[in-house]
Amino acid sequence: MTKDYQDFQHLDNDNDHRQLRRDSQLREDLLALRQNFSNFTVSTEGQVKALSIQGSSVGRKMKTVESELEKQQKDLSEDHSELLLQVKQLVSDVRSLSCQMAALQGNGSERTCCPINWVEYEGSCYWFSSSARSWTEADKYCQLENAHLVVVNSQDEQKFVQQHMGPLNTWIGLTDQNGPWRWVDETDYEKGFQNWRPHQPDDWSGHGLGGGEDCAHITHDGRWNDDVCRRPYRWVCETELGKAN
Ligand code: MBG
Ligand code: CA
Repeated sequence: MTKDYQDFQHLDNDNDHRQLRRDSQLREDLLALRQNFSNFTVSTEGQVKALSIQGSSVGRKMKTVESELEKQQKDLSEDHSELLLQVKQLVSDVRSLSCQMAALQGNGSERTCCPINWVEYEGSCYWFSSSARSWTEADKYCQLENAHLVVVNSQDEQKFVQQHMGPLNTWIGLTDQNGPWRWVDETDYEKGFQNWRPHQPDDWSGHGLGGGEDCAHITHDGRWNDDVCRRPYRWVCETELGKAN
């Protein structure tokens, strides 16, 4: 029994020593860990701060790049539409030019496009003078152009001519110099479209120039009047598309 107890005591002391050594080792480890951790925290905090500064600067740069890209895309799409318009214009110019060339060379006897400076409308080509001549001189001018003074067949054609001529007296291809009123292309006058001003035509002789009034013109408001053929007025020529050139 005594022997056992001594042995036991001895063992107990050994245990205490080992425990004490372990405790102090643990304390040392803990201190080292604390130190490491605090070092780690300080350096990590610094790194996080630097990263966040870098991040926001990258963000700002991205925004700038983004808005620059948007602007470039807008410019590009504007350029693209402009280019498309120009290509369309070019295609129509080339088509018109090749038609003009064919007409000049006389291949194909029919006119399929209006000459340059003539306006196309409803199957006819129209040319509007910017100078003034007597009705007879105007009539001759149109014939030399393979055309005739304009024959107004409808309210629509009247409107078209009016829109292009400006508010000045303008000769049309209608005259009664040789008797009854006649259109220069033999269109039936009686059955056809008429657009006289009230009380016109009146073959008025009160102008004192001798004779009456035998040539028709469009007045400033679009309606027609008969007047002295020698008066110098503007005029309009017309030629039909699809007609022998
Ligand atoms: C004028 C016409 C002229 C003649 C005259 C009669 C106010 O218009 O131009 O042709 O018809 O009227 O008064
Ligand atoms: Ca008159």
